[in-house]
Amino acid sequence: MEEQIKIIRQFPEVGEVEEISALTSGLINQTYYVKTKNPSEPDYVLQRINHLIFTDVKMLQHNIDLVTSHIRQKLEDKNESDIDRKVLRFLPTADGQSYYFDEATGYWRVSVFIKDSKTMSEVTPESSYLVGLKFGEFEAMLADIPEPLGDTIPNFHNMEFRLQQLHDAVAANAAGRLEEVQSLVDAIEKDADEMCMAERLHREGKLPKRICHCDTKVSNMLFDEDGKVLCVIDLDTVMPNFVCSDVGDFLRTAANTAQEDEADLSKISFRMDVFTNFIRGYMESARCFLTSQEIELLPFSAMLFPYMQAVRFLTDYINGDTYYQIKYPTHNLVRTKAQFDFYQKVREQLPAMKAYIAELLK
Ligand code: GN1
Ligand code: MG
Repeated sequence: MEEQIKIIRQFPEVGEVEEISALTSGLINQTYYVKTKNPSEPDYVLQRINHLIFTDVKMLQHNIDLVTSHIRQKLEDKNESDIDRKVLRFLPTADGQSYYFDEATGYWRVSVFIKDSKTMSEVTPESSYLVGLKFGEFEAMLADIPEPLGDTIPNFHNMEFRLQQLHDAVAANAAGRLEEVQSLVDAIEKDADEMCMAERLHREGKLPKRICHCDTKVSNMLFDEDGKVLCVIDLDTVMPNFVCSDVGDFLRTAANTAQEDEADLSKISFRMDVFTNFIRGYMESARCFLTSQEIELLPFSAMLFPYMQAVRFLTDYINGDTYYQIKYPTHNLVRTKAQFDFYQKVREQLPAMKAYIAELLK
């Protein structure tokens, strides 16, 4: 970790380092845990930003600064305790920048490691309720951010755009894998029109964009010992989007009984109890600003995100694995099948999800 030690020295607030080790399972950035020697000093998270994907790092860090300072201010106004565990804090470099650029290795940033926190890959119905409540609050807190945020990845959750990327990949067939996946491509195409509903509604002026997190998978949340969400991490994709994004991506991971890359499809099922509890919490804190159109789209969001993720994984597989980090050669194909299977299982529950929401609105 010599390289990382060299980088961490660019952030003067960091004291003597005991050890740097690899952290997290993210598919995009590289993340390290920096353990410090002095017990009264916090530990840190060092991250190398993937600037092939996030091409405008300056805009990205500016978004993050806006979001974290806005949330911090709100928490202070509410006289919350323990604020440093509820919102991320990034350290400045010697010349006051929020990231460090190194000629050879690119862009790096450092944040304080939130102590006594854990990530979970599974949630309970109780914690889903609390997460829902928290997300509604998160969106409500960001509703009055004073400056517009930039799109850190343009068209990030735009379903029409993701399908276009799939079409381009199919046309190019760069890795010669098309034949192997043709039946999956056909199955995806069959539902394509319906899955682009949100973009159509937006064009018709019926669906607003709000500031969303856009990567609300469970592993991007820190929990305390009681299963309460302390803090949402991984803020690179915070940008204007439909609320579908946050609801959908959370349920994609939390309401699945298996991991997103499960090879044994029989292990995959949709947890209605996670859906209902999450929605109950979310509606409690978000109902004050949600339009009836947004509420109506909640069940759709639950199926949109596994579908979109299947499209993205399949596109990457066809392209020859140029985007997501993979652990074995067919990893993106296995991920695609798992997400598409999950999507179909969520779809079966559409009537039940709609009925639950109708009941809640009474
Ligand atoms: C990526 O960075 P990470 O691993 O949290 C991806 C998300 C996907 C997710 C699938 C910038 O998130 O959109 O949903 O993988 N992030 C980016 O696990 O593409
Ligand atoms: Mg992540």
